[in-house]
Amino acid sequence: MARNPVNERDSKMTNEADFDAVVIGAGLSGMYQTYRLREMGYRVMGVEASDNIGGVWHHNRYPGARIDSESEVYGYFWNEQLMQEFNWSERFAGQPEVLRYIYRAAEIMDIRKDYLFNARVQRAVFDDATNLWTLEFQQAGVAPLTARFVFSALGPLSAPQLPDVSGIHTFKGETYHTALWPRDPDGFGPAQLDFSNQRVAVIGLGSSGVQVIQEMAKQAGHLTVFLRSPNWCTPLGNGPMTAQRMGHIKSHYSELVAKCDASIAGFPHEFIPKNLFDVPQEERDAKLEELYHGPGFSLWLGAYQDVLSDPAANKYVSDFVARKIRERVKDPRIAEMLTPKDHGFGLKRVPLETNYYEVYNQANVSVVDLNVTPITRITPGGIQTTDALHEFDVIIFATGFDAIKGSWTRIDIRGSGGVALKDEWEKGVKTYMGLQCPGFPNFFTLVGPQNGATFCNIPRCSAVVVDWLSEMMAHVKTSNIHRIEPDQTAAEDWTLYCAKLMDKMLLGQTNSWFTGINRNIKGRDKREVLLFVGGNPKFRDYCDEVRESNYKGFILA
Ligand code: N01
Repeated sequence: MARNPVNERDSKMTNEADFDAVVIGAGLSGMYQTYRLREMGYRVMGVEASDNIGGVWHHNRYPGARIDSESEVYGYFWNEQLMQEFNWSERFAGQPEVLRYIYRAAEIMDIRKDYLFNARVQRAVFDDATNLWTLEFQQAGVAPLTARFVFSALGPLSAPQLPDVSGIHTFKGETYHTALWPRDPDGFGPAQLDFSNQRVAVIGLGSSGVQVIQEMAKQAGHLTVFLRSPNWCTPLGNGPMTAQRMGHIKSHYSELVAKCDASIAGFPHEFIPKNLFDVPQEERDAKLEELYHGPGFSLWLGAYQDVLSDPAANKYVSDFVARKIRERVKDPRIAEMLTPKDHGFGLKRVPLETNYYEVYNQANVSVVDLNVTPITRITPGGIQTTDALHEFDVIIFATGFDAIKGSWTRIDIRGSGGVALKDEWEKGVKTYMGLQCPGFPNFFTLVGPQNGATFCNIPRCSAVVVDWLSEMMAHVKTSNIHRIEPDQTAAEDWTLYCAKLMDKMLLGQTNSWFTGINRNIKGRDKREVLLFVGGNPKFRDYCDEVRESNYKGFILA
């Protein structure tokens, strides 16, 4: 039974908050944060824009959507019951199964009752006199509410972005964005749509594009891929999860947790502690071959330690993957189109694939190179490029998100003195530990810019953040604290630290959502420091140190 804030606003006429805390978002991190606060005795309410739980897994239901993390390392490691009871059916689970897992987790936490659904936060305003936040909602029927603390678990990839192309609404066929896919009313996955006799276009070649292309090539009458910036993709290595394997995983969860905890990004892969050119050529080539065919991010996060920082080592691996593309795509012209020229291997998020490159050998698949013939507009009949009108029944936009910042800047967030977060971030994102921004007291960002969980296996690493914040909230309770904000200098130092770490990595010098670039959004053409790339262990150590030094860098009052 969903909550109704109207009935709970009995203290509105006083300076007391309706709730001690409000958590925005019912994805994996939001639900866990709500659960932790509730279990600590806080009066907490979760609010969710959508009509149900699941966050990205609720929205990204496009055909072919699945996790790129090994199923067993994606989820709530803190919940022993769930880990022991849930049986994954594939080594890399599909979206419907991930959502089923999330539903079961919600049941175990009994969390739905703590949420108000269909409540999209439109405005959040801090009052310096009372140290309270007021949240207003987009839906006219949802009354505002007040809370002392706000935990924004918005998700860094939750603000879908359409291409900056005119005429989208004039198209007479069907259009879909991968992150806003229609749902199956009776199940966990996508709506049952029939593409069999349809001419389908896909725009976008990121992780979503690659997955939806693989599936559409099987389903569509004809598929046309509109290619602007190809990515370096490597095999996923999926397969059924046998009962024996699942049993083994369950009896070895503690080792698996330790392995993931020790790794940079929370996955069961770790860089080889050797530089690529220090290894004899035959040996390193054999290793790259093995990693290429290994599961998940084996090649991205499990190769030699200097591949993402040394240009020559990076080129060596890029050339290796380029050869693979040429081997797998029969038409050399298309293979060339699919080989990235603007970045080296692993410097943008690596999409994982299953027979993706072979799709381009199919007779029902063609490619339009937008670097040669850019889109000029979308028309009622299809997609107009500089040389032709390509006619379609369906256009799929796999054009990604207003990543990291957009989830927050799409809300009018006003901190101390009415300062807008969006205006502050236009001057440059500045956070302390990616958890708070100066001038925005009592407002926490989970998996936000510069946070340790954002460049990480999110469910695993966000749990680190939730646990840490929950400990801080225990301290808040015992010490009767009303206001928490970061010290300006601490935030400047943290941001500088993130920038320095980013500078050491070639991905910091590459245009992508990692560095805040989005060609569809005005003003998003300069690289920004949005990630903490120091890795999960370093972030955890920093968190521990801050807690042990009585929350240094935070002003607690
Ligand atoms: O989005 P993206 P995504 N004309 O931004 C193209 C996570 N994820 O939804 O680079 C033509 O990566 C754009 O081209 P360009 C994962 O972290 C995880 O695919 O701007 N093309 C690019 O090719 C991932 O990194 C999973 O030139 C246009 C694409 O659209 C993140 O989500 C699955 C265009 C956007 O790619 C985002 O992935 C899916 C235009 N006007 C996603 N505008 C799993 O774990 C944009 N593009 C499995």
